Amino acid sequence: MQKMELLRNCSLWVLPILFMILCSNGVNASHQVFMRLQSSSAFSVRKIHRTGYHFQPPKHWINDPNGPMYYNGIYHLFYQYNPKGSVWGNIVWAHAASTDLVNWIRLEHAIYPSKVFDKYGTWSGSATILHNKPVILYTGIIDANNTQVQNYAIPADLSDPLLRKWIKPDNNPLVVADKSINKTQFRDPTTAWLGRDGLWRILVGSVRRRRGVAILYRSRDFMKWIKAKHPLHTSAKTGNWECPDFFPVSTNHTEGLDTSFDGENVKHVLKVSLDVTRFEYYTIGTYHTKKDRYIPDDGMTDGWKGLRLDYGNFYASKTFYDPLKNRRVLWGWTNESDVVPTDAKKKGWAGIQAIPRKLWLDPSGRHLVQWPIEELEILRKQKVELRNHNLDKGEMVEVQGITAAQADVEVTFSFSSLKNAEEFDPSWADLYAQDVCAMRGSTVQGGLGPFGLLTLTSENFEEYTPVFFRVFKAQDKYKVLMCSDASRSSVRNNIKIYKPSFAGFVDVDLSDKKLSLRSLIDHSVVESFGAGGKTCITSRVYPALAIFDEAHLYAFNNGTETITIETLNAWSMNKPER
Ligand code: DQQ
Repeated sequence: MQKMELLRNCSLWVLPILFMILCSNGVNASHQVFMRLQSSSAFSVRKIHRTGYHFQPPKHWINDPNGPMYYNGIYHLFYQYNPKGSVWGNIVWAHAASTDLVNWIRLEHAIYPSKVFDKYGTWSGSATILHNKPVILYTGIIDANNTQVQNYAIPADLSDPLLRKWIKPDNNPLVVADKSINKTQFRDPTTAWLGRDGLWRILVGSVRRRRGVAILYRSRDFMKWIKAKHPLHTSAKTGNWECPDFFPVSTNHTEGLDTSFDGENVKHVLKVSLDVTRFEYYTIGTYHTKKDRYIPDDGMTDGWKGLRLDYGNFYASKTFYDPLKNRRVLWGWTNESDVVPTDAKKKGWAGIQAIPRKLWLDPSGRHLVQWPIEELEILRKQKVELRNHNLDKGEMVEVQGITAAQADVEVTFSFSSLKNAEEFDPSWADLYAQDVCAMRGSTVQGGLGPFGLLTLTSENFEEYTPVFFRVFKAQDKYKVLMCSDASRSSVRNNIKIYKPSFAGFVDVDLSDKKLSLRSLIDHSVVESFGAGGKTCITSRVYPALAIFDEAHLYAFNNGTETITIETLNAWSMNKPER
């Protein structure tokens, strides 16, 4: 009880900052360029806030995951990397290889500017296994005006299991923008898929006026690409589409499908990263192969009212089909919320990759489901458990005995009735979940919820990042809000540090009166999976007090309805090789 009071008091100083954040949208369009800093090497790398088990190189800036693939027993991850500084710039394709997606060997840069067709930049792209050999398609920048073309690269030596060296043949570029295309917004080719007609297809992201476009190209030999008469899909007023990803999902099982799969019981997913909001959105729909058009299902929305893979810091993601485990795996860039360039310079690094996630279609067909790849569990070490622990209104329980700043927590909450759920104010109907979370956060007492985890909490509750549910009663149904609220995550008072109340609604059946939550806590990131991965939210946070052994973890309930922790399993997490 007392702790909840303390928590409420701590919230007072945060409100003015929260107000300022709500008035700005916290969004920065496209990568910001800091000329002075982009080639200014890190003096040292600060340990504070570096992650223990998320993928990040020893220093400097990273962004988009590129060309993830499995080939000959090895997983490959390439990523946009600045070898010379901790802000965006000088981008190369850095390369790492792994046998388990957890432990990584860092390799020499695979692709970097060196030829006329990529002299000014080697930007994002994808890998395709073509006749049993990998091929990378990537965007080259060919002049100082930012003109973009699509190039290919192939391994120099297929007998090298790590595929260390890559060649960019002289017949590049393969695809250049015709007159109808804005050549400075023409990038991020997808993995190719093969049609029944023997033609390979790729998408390239672009924009025409303010209409986001997934331009479709076809090729018989992978070398000569012809633009299709119609794009695969477009949507008005959504701005530039970066990093499109287009893939099939099964309607009757959770296993993955090869990108070229063409058969029964399949839906398709189109994901785009919107430069305007710096968030990404997806729709589920039907790929009409004869017309080569993709039509989102009824009720699916393109753009920022639509579904998101992750409602937090997650951008430029990309999936690949993993034939070893017959699954589709998603990688996403977890960008910093601290976008102060001098902070990046001081800490010597910026950006991490989210934990790779298995992804499949929910049986309802209404959304995707994601779950951390099972291999992550090899990092689990000491475990603590709670069973059938009741939390009455205002109560919390500390999860002790693990490293709370570097942990994996899985919890199932149950309750005996839905009758205490708060009314969902009809005037909120047009609000985003994030707005509702900002108004009805973890400290505003509710009926059924807020309940969840209080991660990265300092000794006296000056800092904490709650991940929680609130259940609302709307006209004809219940609405479950999931929040990952960074607004009180740090006592650092720099208003340029974005501390959003990230949130999404969870499409879950409450008839069993249970809600589950898993959070991967790793120093400056809290990556959470609600209701078995139906809604996912990643927050980047920068505690000043709740660091290393000073961080605490609690489960809490701030609603009138008693909540039972049916099971809570929490593990300290080991550090992998990377
Ligand atoms: N990042 C790359 C672009 C892509 C953007 C440049 C998305 O290819 O559109 O680093 O974050």
